Amino acid sequence: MRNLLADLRAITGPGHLLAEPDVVAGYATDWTRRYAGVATCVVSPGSTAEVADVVRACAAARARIIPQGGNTGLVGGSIPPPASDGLAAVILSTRRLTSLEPVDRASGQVTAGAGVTIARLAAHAASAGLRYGVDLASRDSATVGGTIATNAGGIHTIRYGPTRSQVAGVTAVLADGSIVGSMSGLTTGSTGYDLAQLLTGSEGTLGVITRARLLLRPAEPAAAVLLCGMAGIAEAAELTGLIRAAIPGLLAAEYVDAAGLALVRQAAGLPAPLPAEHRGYLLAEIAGAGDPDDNDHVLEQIARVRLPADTVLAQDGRGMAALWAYRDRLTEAIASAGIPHKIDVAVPAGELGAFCAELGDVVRDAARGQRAGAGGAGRESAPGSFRRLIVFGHVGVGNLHVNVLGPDPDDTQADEAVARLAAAHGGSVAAEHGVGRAKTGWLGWTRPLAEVSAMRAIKAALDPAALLNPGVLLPPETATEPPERAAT
Ligand code: FAD
Ligand code: 2HG
Ligand code: ZN
Repeated sequence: MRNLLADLRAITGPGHLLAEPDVVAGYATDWTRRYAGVATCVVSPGSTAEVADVVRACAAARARIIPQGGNTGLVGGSIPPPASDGLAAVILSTRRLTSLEPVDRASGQVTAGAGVTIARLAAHAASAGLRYGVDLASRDSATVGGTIATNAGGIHTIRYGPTRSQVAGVTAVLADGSIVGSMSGLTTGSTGYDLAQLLTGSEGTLGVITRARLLLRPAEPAAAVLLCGMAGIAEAAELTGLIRAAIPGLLAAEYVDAAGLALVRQAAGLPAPLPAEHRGYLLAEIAGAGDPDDNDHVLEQIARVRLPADTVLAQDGRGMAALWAYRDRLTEAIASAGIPHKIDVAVPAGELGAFCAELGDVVRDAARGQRAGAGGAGRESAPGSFRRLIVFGHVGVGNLHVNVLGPDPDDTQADEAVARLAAAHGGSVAAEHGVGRAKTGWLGWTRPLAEVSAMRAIKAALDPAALLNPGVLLPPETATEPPERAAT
C-alpha cells in the first residue's frame, strides 16, 4: 500500500494525492448520501499520460480504479465498493483534466478535457454562437467524462438526443495503460468497432476517458416556456405529442407531479405557478430564431395547439427562468427532505398512464413492513411505510424519475418494485443515470441475457483483472429472469 501511494505521488506530484481518511471519505460518498464506499486515496492526474501511468501503477498493485468526475451520479457508480476485501481502491479524479480547446467552427465541434463541467462547456459553445446539446441541473459539477460514461440525457434529449449523440470521439486509457481514441472529429469512416461509442455509457468499467471531441448545435435560443396544468402523466404525454407535431422547435417537455411541485415550492419558497392546483404539470420550452420578431411567430405556432385553460406562458428571460425553477430545483428540494430512493426508468409513451396509475400501490406494498426510519441523516422516516412519492422527468422521451422518501437507505424493496413495474410495461430499468452499483441485479430484466453475456465478454477482454470500477454496471452471474409483461 505504501508503495502504491508513493508511486502515485511520484506520478502526479504530492499536491494531487489525497490520503487523509476524512477527505477521502467525502469523495467516497455519493451525491445522494445513500451510497458510500471505502477508498485508499484520491489521485488527480493532470494529463492523459499521467492517467496512463496511474492506471499502470494501480494494475501493478492490483488496486481497483474508480473513475470520478463531478460525483453527481445518482446510482452509486462513482464511488468505491463498500466493503474492503484487502485490495486497495483508488478514486481517479478527473478534476485536473480541464483543457478546453477553441471551438472548431468549420466542423462545429470542440475538444474538451474529461474534467470540464457541462456549464463551462455550454458557456464556451455559446461564446462561439453555438450550443452543447446536453443540459442538466447538475451542470455546474457534472463533467464531460462523467456524462459520457453515463450517457447522460437531460432536459434537451427530446431535441438533440442523449450524450451518445454528441460524441464524435474520445481519448481513453484502457486497463492495461494503453491510450486509445481519436480527436479528429471525423464523423464518417468505417474501420471497425467504434470505441468512442463503446465507452459511452460504460460507466468507468472499460476505460478512463480523458478527452472528448463533441458535436455542437446551432444556438436555438428559447423563445417561450409554457407551464400547463394537467390531469396526469398520460395527458402530459399526449399534449407533448401535439406540441411536437405542431411546433418544429420543441426544446424540452418536462413533467412534474403535484407532490413534486408542492415540495419544490416549499423548499425553494416559490409561489403557485397557476391559479388552480393540478395532478401534474407540463413544462415545454420552444426555440425561436433569436430576434424579437420571432416572438410573434412562436406565438402563432403555439396558437395552433389546443392548450389546457390553466396555462401560463413566459417569453422574457426572467419569466422563463422562473418557470424552469419548478423543474430545475426539484432534485435539490428532494435531497433537502431526506435521503431519496431514486429510480430512473423509461416507459413507452403509451404506457406512461398505466405505469403511474399502478405506481402508488406498488410502492406502498413494497414499503409495507419495512424497518422504521430513514437513519440519522434522513429527515423523513415512517415506520412500515413511505412518506412521499414524487414523479417527474423528461416526459417527451418517456423518462420518469420516481423518487421515494421514507424507506431506509439500504432497503431496496421499493426501488426493485418500481423497476419491475417499468419492465412489466415494456420499459427500461435505467434511462439516463446508468446502472451504477444500484441496479446491476436488474439488468437482465430488460436486456436479453445474451446481451448481458456479450457485455461480460467485452469487459473480460478489455479488463481481465477487473480493475476498473468492479461491481458497477454488470450484474452478478445470478441475474433475475424478466418479470411478466403487464397485460395492457
Ligand atoms: P460522476 O458522478 O463522477 O461519475 C458517474 C459515472 O461515470 C461513474 O460510474 C464514474 O465511474 C464514471 N466516470 C466519471 N468520469 C469518468 C471518466 N472520465 N472516464 C470513465 N468513467 C467516468 N443525469 C442525467 O442524465 N440527466 C439529468 O437531467 C440529470 N440531472 C441531475 C440533476 C442533479 C441535481 C444531480 C445531482 C444529478 C443529475 N443527473 C442527471 C445525474 C448526473 O449529473 C449525471 O449522471 C452525470 O452524467 C454525472 O457526471 P459526473 O461528472 O458527476 O460523473
Ligand atoms: C433530473 O432530470 C435529474 O432532474 C435528476 O435526472 C432526477 O432527482 C432525480 O431523480
Ligand atoms: Zn433527468
